[in-house]
Amino acid sequence: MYVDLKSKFTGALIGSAVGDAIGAPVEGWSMEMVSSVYGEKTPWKMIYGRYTDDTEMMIGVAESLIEHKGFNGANMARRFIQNYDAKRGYGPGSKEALKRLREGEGWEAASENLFGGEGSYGNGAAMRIAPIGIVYYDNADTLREIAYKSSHITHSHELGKEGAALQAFSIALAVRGQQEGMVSALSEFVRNDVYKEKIRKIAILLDKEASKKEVIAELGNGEAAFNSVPPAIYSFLRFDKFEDSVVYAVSLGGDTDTIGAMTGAISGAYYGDGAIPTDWVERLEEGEKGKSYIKRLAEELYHLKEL
Ligand code: R7I
Ligand code: MG
Ligand code: MG
Repeated sequence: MYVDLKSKFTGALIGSAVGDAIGAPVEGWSMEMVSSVYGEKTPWKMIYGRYTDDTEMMIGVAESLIEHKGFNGANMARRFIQNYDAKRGYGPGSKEALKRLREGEGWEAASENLFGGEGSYGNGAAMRIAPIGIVYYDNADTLREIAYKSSHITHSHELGKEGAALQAFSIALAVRGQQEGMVSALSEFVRNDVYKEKIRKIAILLDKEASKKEVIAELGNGEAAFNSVPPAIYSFLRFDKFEDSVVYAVSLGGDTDTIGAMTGAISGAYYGDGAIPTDWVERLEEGEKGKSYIKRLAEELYHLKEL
């Protein structure tokens, strides 16, 4: 299957935004409650098309990479603050880090005292990472470095950063067209034992017809990075269609907007934007920083690559 690079870049960002928007109305719900809203079968209809903090922060990451032609922590932090809209539903740790940044704390320090000095291992750094996954898709070392640094702005816990790097690298492999072989590439990439164990479980679950209950029990479906990046990777790998992977991810319940966004980013990077259901994209919000703007960001990131 050949998909051109530009369409993969757009697919990653728009895929992330539609995954967020389709999961948003049911965030925090159980698997059973989700199916009572969306039904058991596909196609699913996008209900509101409004995105949440996941996409708002992803936009900030993209804007900053474009403006600086690479990573700049102070600039990225400023973008997060400028774009911040409390109604998009931010996690408490991110909210606190952004408040500290607004009050003048440096980007390397603002997140470090959260959660009793451990820093956050929430999925807030992984959920926004798509622009880094695509821009650095051909260099795993730089990808890791920038994923860690960009995470540190709000998430300084090792597991928060590693989750973001793992999600970024999954997107990078998807850009490269590596679906088969993804699991082994990821297990070589990842450093932390918590994630190594989750990747081992992904392989086991893919080898059998695992039930949703098993998937949730083994991989998780919650707000911690290590309970949401793994089910997103699994959702991508289990199917051969954008729509099926995102529907499955959201149907697990729990942190649905975020697991939907992360699955959408990987699947979009693999299949390209042409594979995203058109009625989902049509329903996705427009406005100052809506879908047209997100598409433009993807194109500018693509041109950054050509420099
Ligand atoms: O990671 P974060 O930005 O939250 C993102 C989530 C996504 O679902 C978004 O869609 C939005 O709804 O919020 O926010 P954090 O507060 O940093 O992390 C999320 C949660 O993970 C926290 O509220 C805690 O419950 C948990 N958590 C921790 N718990 C104990 N110790 C994160 N880090 C820790 C920790 O170190
Ligand atoms: Mg959200
Ligand atoms: Mg969420």
